[in-house]
Formats: sequence, structure tokens, C-alpha cells
Amino acid sequence: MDVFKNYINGEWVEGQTETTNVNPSDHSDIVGHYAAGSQSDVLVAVEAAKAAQPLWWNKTPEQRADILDRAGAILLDRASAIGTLLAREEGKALAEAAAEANRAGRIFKYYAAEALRMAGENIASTRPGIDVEITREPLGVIGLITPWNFPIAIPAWKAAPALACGNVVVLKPAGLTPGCAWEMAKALDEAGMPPGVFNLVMGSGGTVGDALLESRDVAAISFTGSVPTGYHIATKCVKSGKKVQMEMGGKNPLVVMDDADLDHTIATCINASFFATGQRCTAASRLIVQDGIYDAFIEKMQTAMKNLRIGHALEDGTQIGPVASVPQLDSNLAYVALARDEGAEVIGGERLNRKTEGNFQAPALFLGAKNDMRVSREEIFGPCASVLRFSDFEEGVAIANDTDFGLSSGICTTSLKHAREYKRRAKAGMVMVNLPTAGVDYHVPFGGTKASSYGSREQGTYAAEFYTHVKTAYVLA
Ligand code: UN1
Repeated sequence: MDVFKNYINGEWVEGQTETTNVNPSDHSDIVGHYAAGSQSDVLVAVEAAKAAQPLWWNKTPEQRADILDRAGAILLDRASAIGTLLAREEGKALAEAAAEANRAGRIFKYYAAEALRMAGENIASTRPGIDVEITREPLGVIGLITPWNFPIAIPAWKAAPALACGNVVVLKPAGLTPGCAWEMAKALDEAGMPPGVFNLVMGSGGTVGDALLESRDVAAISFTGSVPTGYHIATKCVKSGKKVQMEMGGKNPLVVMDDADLDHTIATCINASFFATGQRCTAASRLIVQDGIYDAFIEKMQTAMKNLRIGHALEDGTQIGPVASVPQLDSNLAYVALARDEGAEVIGGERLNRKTEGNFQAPALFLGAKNDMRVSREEIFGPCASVLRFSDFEEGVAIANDTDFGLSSGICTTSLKHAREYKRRAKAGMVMVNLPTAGVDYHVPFGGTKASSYGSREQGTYAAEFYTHVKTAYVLA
């Protein structure tokens, strides 16, 4: 079988070693063999990027826009094939996987247009005869370290704004899911990206990731992943003077009020907690339910959970694919056992067998959970949600906000008063009313508070805050 190579300085380059990409729906299906880069591969990529940066920045915004737009068009054209690859390597159900590939194409098209809109400000000086001009400039070489759960959307929403702002990029995708990032590199190559502007170095965090973190020529790191890895990265970035942006975990609450539309709420909670197998930092892992609707809510959730089709990600009708990896499945199952030990009543959560050997797990609810249990405080990153009961709005809001995280926070209610009040008081970067906590638009800011995020927001026009620095010029004519 061929090995998918790294993309360095416009060339496809062999790695030091290689990794085998295995389908989590069927362990006998090998998705492909992918190059794993060495520290020196990273140094070569960073060097090439650094050399290419002035050339890229000296292009007109229109030239940058054209290349990004073409890359977007290529990704949209291949969304179905890339969606199938995504479903095969990550395990996301096919429809969701294809939607993610589509989203990546849209992101490139959006930032193509943003490349034309980079604007500055003119402000009158406090002193006579002086003009003050504020402009944004690229940072230089950006290292991107991306997770396995959105293997094409996240690389796209970091690379596209970085490039639109005139930076050059070295991307290290998750070891588990290199295939989609490889497809993105191919699309950028075919779109006419000049050599060195975008580089892909696949491989491990310990080798490729650390080499990026240690390079003095990398100006900034944008990372999405777990809290411990995030803080490891941030510490190294501070030591080498890099700008850093981190998107990490969530323990997102979804408050269900007595006045909620029950059927809509059930659909919202099933999506928020279990779609994408719960492997979204925006997943709702705490369902906080008011007394009056509690029994009906539990009954209907259980029926809806029984009706969910869990299986091979490529199979027709599958709603929930497998857990992405064996270690993640083991960790989920350990949390299910912990929920019992901590005194919750567990509904579902068991390992499932299907025709193929894969990492299948039934969604789980932890009934009677308390907000101070570990299962209600730690991010599980699987199809598991604590159900917490409350009596009045104040208590619901207090439980929702009582967490170390602050990414997304939701409420289901038909009361304008509750919706409005919740929007104001939720301690999170994103608030959802009658919508799942997960599933966001690409043209508006994304990010959280507390342990969920560090640095400025991703996506939309706000992404420029991270990918540029500001220059203030004073001119006396
Ligand atoms: C979404 O909910 O649409 O890693 C996106 C994650 C997030 C992305 C969530 N950074 O799950």
C-alpha cells in the first residue's frame, strides 16, 4: 500500500516512519499508511515557511483570495469523498462527516473574501498635524496543532484565517486522523499555493508538536485539544515567546425548564449529548432538568435513546458511529463504571457488538447524578451525560455555571424571560437557546471562558485578532 506523504515546501516528502490509520467501525479496514515526520522535517518546513512568508504577504489580497477560494471550491467538490474518508478514519456518521467536509470548503471560501477585507483605522492624533494609522500585519510562521474529532473543519478554521491574514503555516494534525488533513493539503496544492506557504507535517505530538513548540522561528501556535496538552503547549510557548491560542475542553450544561417544548427538547438533547458520539468539546454532558418536567423528560429520553441507530459510520441510517479509538472507548467505559461507584443510576453506556469489530458504545445517562461527582466535573469526551435535577430557575443557572469550563451553555424554554436572563448570566463563550450546545456557524466567533479557552477567539472576523499584530504609525507631514 502507498504511504501518504508529508507536504513540505510544495513537495510530497517521505516521513521518518509511518503510522497505520485504522477504521474505528471495522478494525480490519486499513484507511491508509501515513508518513510520520521527524524533528528535522519540522525544521525544514519551518525554514521553507519563513522563506515564503514575504512573498505571500507581498501578493495582492486578491491573489491570496483567489487561491483560498479555489481551495474551498476543490474541497466542496470533493465533500462527499472526503466525508467518506472522514467517516472511515474518525467514525463520524456519514451524513455528519460529509457536512463537516462541506463546512471546511465553506470556511476557505469565507476567509478568501476576508483576505480582501483586511482594514485598518485612521485616528486623529492628540497633537496637531500628525496622522495616526493603525494596520494589521501577519505574525509570520504559525504552527497549528489540531485534534482528531473534527479532522477537517478545525484544520480549515485555523489554516484559512492564518493564510488570509498573510501568514504561513505548518500544520500538525492528530495522529489518529491524518487523512483529512492530507486531503486539505492536496486541495491547497492544487489551488496553486506557492511552495512553503502551507506545510503539512504528520506525526506524533512528542516529536512533531514539540519541534514546532521549540522553534524560535514559529511566531504563534493555535491548538485545539485536551486541557493537559493545552497547558503543556502554553508553557512551552511562553518560554519561547510565542503567541498562543488554545481551545480545550467543555462540561457544557443544557438546562431544561418546565415550560420547554418537550419533543423539541428531547431532539435537542439527543443531538447535543450523543451525536458525533459525544466527541465534541461543545457536547452537552450535563442535562439540568427542572422538577415538573423531569419524569416525562427521562421517559422520553430513554425511548429516543433506544431508537438511535448506532453502528458502522458508513452504513445507511447510522446516526451514531463508533468511539474514535480503543483508548477513548476504555476511558468512556471507565467513566460509566465510575458513575455507578459515585452513586448514579446508569442508563445505557454498555459496549455494543456489531457485524464488524469496532468501538461501539451505547449512549449513557447518569441519573440522580450530583454536580460535584467526578462524572459531572471532568470532560469524558464520549456519549455520556449526567442528569441533574433542580427546582427553580436560580438553582438551574447556579448548577449550569458551577463548572471549571465555560465553552457552550444552553437552555430549553418557551419563556422569553428565562431565555433572556440565561443569555445574560451563562458563564460561557457561547449560549444556545432551544438549540444543542454543539454545532456552530463558521462566520462568527467561537470560544469559551475559564478552562475551556485561552487567548483570543477563533472564527469569523475575530480570528484576525490572533493571526495578526497591530502596528500604529504616526506621521507628521
Ligand atoms: C461544533 O460544535 O460545531 O473540538 C464545533 C471541538 C470544538 C468544535 C466544535 N472545537 O469539539
